[in-house]
Amino acid sequence: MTKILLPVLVLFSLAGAQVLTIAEARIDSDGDGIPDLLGETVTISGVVTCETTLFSTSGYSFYMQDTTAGINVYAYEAPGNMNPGEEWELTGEIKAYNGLTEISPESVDDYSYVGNPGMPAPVQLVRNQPVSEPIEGMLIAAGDQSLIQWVTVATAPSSAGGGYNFDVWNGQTVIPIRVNETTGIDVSAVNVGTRLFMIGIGGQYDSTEPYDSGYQLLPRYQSDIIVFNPSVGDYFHLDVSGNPFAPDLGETMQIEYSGPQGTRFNLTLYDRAGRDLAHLAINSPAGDVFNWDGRDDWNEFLPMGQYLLLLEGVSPNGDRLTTTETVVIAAPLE
Ligand SMILES: [Ca+2]
Ligand SMILES: [Ca+2]
Repeated sequence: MTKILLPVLVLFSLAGAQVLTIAEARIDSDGDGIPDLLGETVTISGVVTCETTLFSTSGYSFYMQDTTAGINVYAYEAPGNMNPGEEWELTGEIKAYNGLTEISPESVDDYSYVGNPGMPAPVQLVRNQPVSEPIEGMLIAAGDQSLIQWVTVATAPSSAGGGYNFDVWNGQTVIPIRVNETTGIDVSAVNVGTRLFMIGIGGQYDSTEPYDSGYQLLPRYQSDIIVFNPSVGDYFHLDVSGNPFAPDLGETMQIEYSGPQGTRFNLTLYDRAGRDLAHLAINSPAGDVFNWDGRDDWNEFLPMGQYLLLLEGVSPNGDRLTTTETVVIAAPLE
């Protein structure tokens, strides 16, 4: 019933516009990927989550959100004193651009300042969760610092149409990242395998109906891309250096692992057939850094080849974390 009444209320409110929630303004009840209020003029109120010109080369393109949803504001005019973290009420036409729902005020008169509640907390993606329609336009965190769950860079940044694109793995789910050149973000530290904690706005760029794909994360600032350095701190990680190495020449490989307090560790070396050959830590109560000389459980040098080092961590509540490194034992050079 609400769905039918909303446009009517908007059209007939003469004094004091009816303020819709952002979820109401961007509703797509028939699921065709097109906002049901497309072309209607509505009034919303929300917190601005970035500078008004951050995502545009001319005019204004920014995002605002309330507790229900977020939306792109796309306009040729915006007040000069509009800042991130402030709440503003604005009136504009609902539009859609390649799946992205927009509200488009006509002039500065369509905006009014409400207050300064501060930046909202980002929506935290859980592991494997993609960016999707209900959180489009909202501030989102990919990778969870409190759980030491990072996202991993899957593809190196490539230059594309006024910015850079790269992908990250959130668990088994790929999240496309769009870095707009206008943000000034430097992506030179982003390489395949780099672990990141990220903040960004949920975007969409999908040129074909039914506009149900092409969701992206749009970082705003350099500080929205935190490179996670697993060699420092009390984080669950396994690092090896000096790999490949030749034990026959007396070379060793340095192995470092640790994890949150209370974790118990198993560190096991397997061959390619899956046989466990060396148990380098068994139910160990702490992390370690040591040089491994390439010997197995029988104190024999392992033959040259490729091996898998598996670190398993068991937290006090029984959760299991695992990570692996490939180890290569090389032949001595003549
Ligand atoms: Ca629709
Ligand atoms: Ca959309």
